[in-house]
Amino acid sequence: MKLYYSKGAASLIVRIMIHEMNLACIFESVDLKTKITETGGDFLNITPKGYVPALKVDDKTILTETAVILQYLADQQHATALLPELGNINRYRVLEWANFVSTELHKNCAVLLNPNIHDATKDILFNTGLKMKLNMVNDHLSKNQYLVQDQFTIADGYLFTVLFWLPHFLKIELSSWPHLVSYFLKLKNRSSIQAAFQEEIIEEIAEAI
Ligand SMILES: N[C@@H](CCC(=O)N[C@@H](CS)C(=O)NCC(=O)O)C(=O)O
Repeated sequence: MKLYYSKGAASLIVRIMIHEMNLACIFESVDLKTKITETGGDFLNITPKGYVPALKVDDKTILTETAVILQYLADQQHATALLPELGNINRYRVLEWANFVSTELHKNCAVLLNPNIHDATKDILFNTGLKMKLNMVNDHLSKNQYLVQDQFTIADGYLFTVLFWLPHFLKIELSSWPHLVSYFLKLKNRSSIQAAFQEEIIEEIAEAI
């Protein structure tokens, strides 16, 4: 198995879960601007989407889309603590959160990072979009230890990484959301998260987590 990644990007979520499940994996970095991989390969030949994460699961199969890769890995490993089994309602709760983090948080962060969008527009987009969603997640975490049923799941690995991006890449401090802060501080000590951060972003780790 090989994970195509870029330092600190969405591929970090997959790396966390690879550590969480103790899986063997090769990691190859991608220059997202030139679309050239660490070994000189054309990333667009690997996936025409041109974005990470992309997981090569065998010689013929490349999987993309963070939420789906996480689901695939958990299912392959029968890691039912990270993603409950088919038919269990909590499976759909975990997938509901993973899809929420993907489409409502992750993608809204990408908009705020777009250098072609003016700051004033970004402020409006933040105040009417991402901020409301973070308020809602903060409220949920005021009553729950994790996103689903007091159990760390694939959705928590995803949310943790998005929360890391907010101050680190978007200059949005978490202090307005005290329950997001305590959740972040609790999760940062997980060995899978520590290992993934140490591998990818060694120099920023002290500041970040
Ligand atoms: N829909 C994809 C989006 C992944 C994504 O946005 N990846 C970013 C890094 S966080 C990327 O590779 N961007 C480069 C590009 O789109 O050219 C997913 O959920 O995995």
